[in-house]
Amino acid sequence: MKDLVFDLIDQEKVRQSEGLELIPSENYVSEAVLSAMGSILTNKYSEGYPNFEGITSWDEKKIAKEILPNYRYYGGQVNIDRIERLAIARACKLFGADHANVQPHSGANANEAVYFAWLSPGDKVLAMNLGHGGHLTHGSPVTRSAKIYQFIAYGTDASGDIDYDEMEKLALEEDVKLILVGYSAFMKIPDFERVAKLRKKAEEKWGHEILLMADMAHVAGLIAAGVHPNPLKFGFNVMTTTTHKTLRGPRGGLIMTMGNVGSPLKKIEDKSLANIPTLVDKAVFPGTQGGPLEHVIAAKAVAFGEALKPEFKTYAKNIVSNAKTLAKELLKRGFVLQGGGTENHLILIDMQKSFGIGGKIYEKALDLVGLTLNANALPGDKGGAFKPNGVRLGTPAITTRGMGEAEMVKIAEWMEKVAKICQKADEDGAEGLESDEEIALIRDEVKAVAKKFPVPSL
Ligand code: DSN
Repeated sequence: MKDLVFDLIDQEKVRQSEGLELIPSENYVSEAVLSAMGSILTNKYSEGYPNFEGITSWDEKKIAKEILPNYRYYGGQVNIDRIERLAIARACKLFGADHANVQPHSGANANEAVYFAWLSPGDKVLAMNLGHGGHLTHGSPVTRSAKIYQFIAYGTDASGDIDYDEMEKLALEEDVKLILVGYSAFMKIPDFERVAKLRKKAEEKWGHEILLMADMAHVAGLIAAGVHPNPLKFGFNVMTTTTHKTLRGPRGGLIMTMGNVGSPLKKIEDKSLANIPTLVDKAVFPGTQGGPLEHVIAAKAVAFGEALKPEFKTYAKNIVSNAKTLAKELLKRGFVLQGGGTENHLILIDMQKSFGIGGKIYEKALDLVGLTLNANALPGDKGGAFKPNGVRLGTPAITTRGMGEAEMVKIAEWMEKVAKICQKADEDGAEGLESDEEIALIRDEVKAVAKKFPVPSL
């Protein structure tokens, strides 16, 4: 008998194909990525690393054939080594990095490994306030990292942009060892050059090196396609990312580093920025992880291969133009957008200012019509993380389905209608929403449009 889990997967397939995914951190993978991830590579243990020094050319056919001595703790790695080396080579090519570690199981693991590589307990890190668009792993007190290191938070200003003056002031007031740029709810393009300059000033003041780290999880696909600046080109030492957002790969993490690439067995006497690639490798394995997920690494390699193709550039451009169109259409309909619009794939709406409703009821009502986004706190949100007044949405997934301007207009129309329905509902329960006739009509319209744009691999 078929396991019940497969019935639930079938139901999820229906949900994904009949609805539209507007969560800015989600996407749909290709059939090739899906099949690498669901492959027999999951059977293999391969603690350690393939040979890095051996990656001397971009000749993929050569990499796929070569057998080199490795740094593994298990036998039987002949194919695994080649796959992981392909993933590393493609990641370096995609992002212009000196080295890449493709083993982090997630973005959180990637960030934690970088902290572990560079910091000592008690060291100070300058990172964005979670409530202003930062990420949990950038110093939220509930995380393990925040109990080990001291996070100092900078925020955004009234225009919605990073408060660079505050950032610089803090970097010169506090003896920070790491400065982190990268956000989960931010719609502007960071000024990497300005951050690199303020790092230099802080280094001069404190008399030691400061690691510049970018967590580009949300915009990695845009960077890969060249439609968003690449922090590694501005002197950043490390760039972490997840692989499943705009990059359209499997769920997982990735760390790109700049510096000397060498054996992970090399003893490092001093923690210098030049040695970051090796320090990070050691911090991923054996520092914070055990066996790598080679089926996921294979899927990452496939996704990086897809992102290297010219059509990915068009895809990334379309993500941004769709987000701009959607933002414009929402503004026309009375939505109040944080930062006044968007420069990337993401839109943050103040639902209280827009329609006098909370983020949670709106998220729930949109779920009922098949539009999925998430309630999100805004800077200074009185509702906090549990009853936020904002919602966050984005265009990576719907762009993957091939949607364009006409669909963005439709989505904005539906969103306005649903917001107006919410104005009539009770504050939290949204009791009547499930049986609301207008909601049912909108759900049918969403389904009809969704059917015209199939989910890849479904
Ligand atoms: N959970 C991700 C997001 O939705 O932005 C960040 O890791």
